Amino acid sequence: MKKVLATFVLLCLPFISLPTMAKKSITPRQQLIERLAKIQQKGYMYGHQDDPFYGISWDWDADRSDTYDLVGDYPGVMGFDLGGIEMADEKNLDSVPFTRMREEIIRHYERGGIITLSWHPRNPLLGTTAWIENDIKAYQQAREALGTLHQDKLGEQIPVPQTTVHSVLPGGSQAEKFQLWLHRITDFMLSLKDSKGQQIPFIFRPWHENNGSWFWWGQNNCSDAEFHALWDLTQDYINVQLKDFIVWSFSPNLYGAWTEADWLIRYPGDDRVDLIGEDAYQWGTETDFVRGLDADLTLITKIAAEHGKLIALTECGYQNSPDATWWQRVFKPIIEKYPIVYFLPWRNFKKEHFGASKDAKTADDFLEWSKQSNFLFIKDIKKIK
Ligand code: BMA
Repeated sequence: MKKVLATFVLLCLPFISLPTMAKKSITPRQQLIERLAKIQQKGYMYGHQDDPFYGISWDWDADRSDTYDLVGDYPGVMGFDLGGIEMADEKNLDSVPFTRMREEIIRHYERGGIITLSWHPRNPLLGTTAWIENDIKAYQQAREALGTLHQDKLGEQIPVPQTTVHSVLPGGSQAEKFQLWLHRITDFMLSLKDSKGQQIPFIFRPWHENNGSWFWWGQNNCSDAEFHALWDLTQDYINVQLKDFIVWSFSPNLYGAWTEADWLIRYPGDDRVDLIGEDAYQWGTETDFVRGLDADLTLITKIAAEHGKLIALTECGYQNSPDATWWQRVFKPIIEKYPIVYFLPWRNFKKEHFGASKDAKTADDFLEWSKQSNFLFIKDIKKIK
């Protein structure tokens, strides 16, 4: 009898253990992708950049959040920027100490939240910021000074002045420095461990807004081939150690006039992207914003369905919320037409704020919207694993 039982158990073993094994073998990255898909079935999450560091009327208080102060809950998604980590700086480009950032990432993860990281690295060739337009004089001067130098050094096949992106690719004048930058950003990412010592999975959104030309990796500042090489170099380097923990987001900027073929030119590929994002601010008129965002989200929704990807508004907002009714009157009707999993207004920094806050003109409007059952904050997503 014992033998029969043993044989029976042995025969059943594959059936008993398979589901458990399958569950165990899923990586934290896949788990996060699946979690996002489940959340999307319930609605869309609120995200906010730099939420626990400062708000419209305060900065650096412990345990404070403009979102929490207004709606009584934290955003589902918190965004943090790693600009400065490449230089081994102690603080990021917006004066956030990296040690504090790490602490808040862990806290948010442990309260059931989702983390997204962006990176505005300095210009590795010219030593200026990530933004060409903000720094145009310094940029031009550095460019002129370097143009001839690189022609001498690298020969006539290299376009002069050489693009910054070209300079970081293998064989380029800044290739070695860029390896160090990748090493430093990877190191910081590797240091994101929860209190049990487990690596924290996150969404990473490098080389964003690439269809504009304000960043050194932007449309007119590198060729399509250079852009792809930059993406691949970055992803392949970081993925050596973190491929099971990163959900990769490709996020061009609001444009409003793409064809599918054009949009796909700089798309890194289905094997390289998990989430299709878009950064979309209302900088101009309401009509242009609504028309553009509607067109882009129609296209992105179609591409995402064809390629099996998630979609999100990875940065958004109307700076300083001049219109008290903007969230529900302008923004909500567009985003509710599409299967976005979250939208993330940029930081609330005194004179430059985008997110919800008691101190914003839009407070009542946002508070009312936040009570809608498909608008998700931490309490709504905590149990969705
Ligand atoms: C921009 C502005 C800047 C900031 C940068 C990185 O949109 O908010 O002030 O330094 O993002 O967060």
